[in-house]
Amino acid sequence: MTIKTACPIDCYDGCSMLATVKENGEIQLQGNPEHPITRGALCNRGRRLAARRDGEDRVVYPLKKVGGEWVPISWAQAYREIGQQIRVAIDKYGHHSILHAFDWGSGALLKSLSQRFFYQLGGCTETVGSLCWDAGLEAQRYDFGQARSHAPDDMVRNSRGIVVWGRNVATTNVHMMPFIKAAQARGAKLVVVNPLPTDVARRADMCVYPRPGTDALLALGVLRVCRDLNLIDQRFTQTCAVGWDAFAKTLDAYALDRVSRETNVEPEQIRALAEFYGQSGPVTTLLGIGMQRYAGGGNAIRAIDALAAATGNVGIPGGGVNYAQRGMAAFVDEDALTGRSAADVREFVRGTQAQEILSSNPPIQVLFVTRTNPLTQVPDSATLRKAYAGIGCKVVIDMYMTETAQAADYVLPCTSVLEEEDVTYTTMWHPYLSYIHPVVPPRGESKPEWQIFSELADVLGMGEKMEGSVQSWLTLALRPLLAQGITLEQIQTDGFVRLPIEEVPFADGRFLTPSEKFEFWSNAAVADGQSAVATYVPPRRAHGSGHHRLTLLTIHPRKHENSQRQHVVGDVVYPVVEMSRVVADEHGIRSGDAVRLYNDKASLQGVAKVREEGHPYTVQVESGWSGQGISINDFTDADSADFGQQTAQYDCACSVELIASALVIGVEKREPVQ
Ligand SMILES: Nc1nc2c(c(=O)[nH]1)N[C@H]1C(S)=C(S)[C@@H](COP(=O)(O)OP(=O)(O)OC[C@H]3O[C@@H](n4cnc5c(=O)[nH]c(N)nc54)[C@H](O)[C@@H]3O)O[C@H]1N2
Ligand SMILES: Nc1nc2c(c(=O)[nH]1)N[C@H]1C(S)=C(S)[C@@H](COP(=O)(O)OP(=O)(O)OC[C@H]3O[C@@H](n4cnc5c(=O)[nH]c(N)nc54)[C@H](O)[C@@H]3O)O[C@H]1N2
Ligand code: SF4
Ligand SMILES: [Mo]
Repeated sequence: MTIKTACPIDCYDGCSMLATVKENGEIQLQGNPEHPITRGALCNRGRRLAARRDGEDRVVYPLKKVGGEWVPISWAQAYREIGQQIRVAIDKYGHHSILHAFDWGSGALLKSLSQRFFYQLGGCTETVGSLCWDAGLEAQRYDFGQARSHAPDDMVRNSRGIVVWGRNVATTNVHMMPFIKAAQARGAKLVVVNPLPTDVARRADMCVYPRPGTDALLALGVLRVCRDLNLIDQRFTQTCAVGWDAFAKTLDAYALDRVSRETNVEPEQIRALAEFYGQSGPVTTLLGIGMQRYAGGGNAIRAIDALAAATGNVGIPGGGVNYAQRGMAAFVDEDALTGRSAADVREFVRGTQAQEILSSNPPIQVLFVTRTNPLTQVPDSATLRKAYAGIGCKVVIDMYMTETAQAADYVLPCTSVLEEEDVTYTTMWHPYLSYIHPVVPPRGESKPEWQIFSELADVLGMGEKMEGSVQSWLTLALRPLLAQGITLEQIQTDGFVRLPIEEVPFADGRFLTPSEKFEFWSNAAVADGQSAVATYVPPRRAHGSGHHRLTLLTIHPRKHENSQRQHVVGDVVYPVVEMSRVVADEHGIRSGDAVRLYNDKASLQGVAKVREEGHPYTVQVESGWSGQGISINDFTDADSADFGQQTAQYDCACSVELIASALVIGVEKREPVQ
């Protein structure tokens, strides 16, 4: 029998999956051919959900650390002891002494019931802000009122130009590739802007390799050329926008020679980009998340928005600055599910939680970690390790012994998506929502997260507040969607549903901003203490500043999702350190050599890989890695980007040196790691 279900991984693509269980119990997953985005194909991350479900080292019993060793315990004991710790903490220090650190390790809707549990305690301390994409979301809130993406088919039908700006589409957004190819087959031209060479670059008509963290300067420089060459859409800037005239004057600061010098992009390419936006016909921009993880990341997104808007590429078929799909939020009543508005919540920012824990009053007594692995993923791992180590009772809910789980006192096993019933959707791209049907029973004693919290609530005598069935919770949370005449049964049977979101956002010229226009000038930004118009904030640490000359880009891994690397790559002791030919030659390094990557905070040994293309002074190591007693985020700082409590972990400097040539690895004794 084939079961329609869905992939809940934090990803652009939001795939619908078909699952079959063979007689020997093996689960086979494939993409649903009927789903307009999935079109029968899953990426490796989705296919390997089966291996993750069946992994030998999966945690399937509650575990307690006793004398440094993990001991299996019963659920009853786990609830009793953790419940007791919660009671004592609240009695002594109040509910703010409980910290709930969570993120989007699963995008299934009912995962939010974990928040409901803590709110029913009266409140808690919880993590807010983003390691991921908030600076860009805030930027688009200032400009458009809300981040909205065009329907995928619109680009194919109507775009004459596509700019993939800071998005690693062929790796992180694989289902976009067929749409790009189809648009190219109809004559659309493709430009890629990224300091690193990416797979999509092979298909590009032009590749721009800017210095990391300088995208705002590049976009503003391009826009100045557009202004000076009269490539501005006067109708749009005068009738659909506010603040163009004042903003246009500020472009004087971005003269071609300065922009070229500081971004390391040749003047011809800057002019070519201006002509591309100003003269190609509708241009769609696919924005990634990479360039907003810098000191000026939010302004970079605003600058690109402004470039697209001023050249008339917003609100038209084939245009758009596609960063996210926030229109989905209107169909889900999160507050009904969580009850947050009634709770007394203290907020710690995800990126700076370590400092906040260390100085917190009341102090954190109990930590719950759900759907995240902070000890590898949060910048400045060393400080976070220290902060977590000082907390008396640490509970991690996960399927695997992540670095964070290893540092905990209790690990509670949650189910895999293949053992759950729920609903999921992506807020990063397309407007389809999918149903998650259970494919196999839970392994061992693992339980869905909502059930864990419901049973813990029972022990704390507040069981009725968490009582409900999957159906009743889904009906409650999806009320706005069901009010549109779509039924839960329909989604269950069809496997997915398209939400009624417009194909071309802002086509009527009305934006979701206070002025209902596109805001080159944003009073909302001013109220937040920001510049009224897009401006250039230089990177703090990336290349060129301090004594480490290279920028370290710890981008998303090709083969797995963030730190979820069990069953995919195993324990990689020596990560690949990818660098340009220029840097390699300066240090006498060749591909395969043992190298040291270091900065003022950390040092690792890796294997060199030399590349020919890209910005020369940029080094790449995949994020999600840990080993040699550290994680990749031991190199990064807990700095913030300009908007939205966003981390700036790509704004990171490093150096490399040769340890041993590939020829002598094996006989060379590696120096001890720090
Ligand atoms: N295979 C795989 N897919 C994933 C994920 C994964 O871990 N693995 N993670 C998912 C998640 S959580 C997210 S948020 C998305 C992220 O999706 P993406 O935005 O595609 O990926 P990132 O690694 O965040 O960075 C994207 C690109 O930004 C570039 N970049 C870095 N600095 C700059 C800069 O200063 N300017 C410009 N123009 N470009 C820059 C990097 O070289 C990289 O190619 O992917 C999702 N999909
Ligand atoms: N240096 C650097 N750091 C980064 C990034 C980067 O590019 N470079 N990217 C950032 C980005 S964009 C993101 S989104 C974050 C991601 O960082 P995290 O949110 O920590 O994501 P993952 O590493 O995927 O870890 C998610 C964990 O949730 C678990 N999980 C899955 N389903 C469930 C469930 O139902 N319940 C529970 N309780 N657990 C579950 C998984 O097994 C996994 O261990 O990392 C950020 N950190
Ligand atoms: S990880 Fe993304 S691309 Fe891969 S199967 Fe899941 S939703 Fe699709
Ligand atoms: Mo992310």
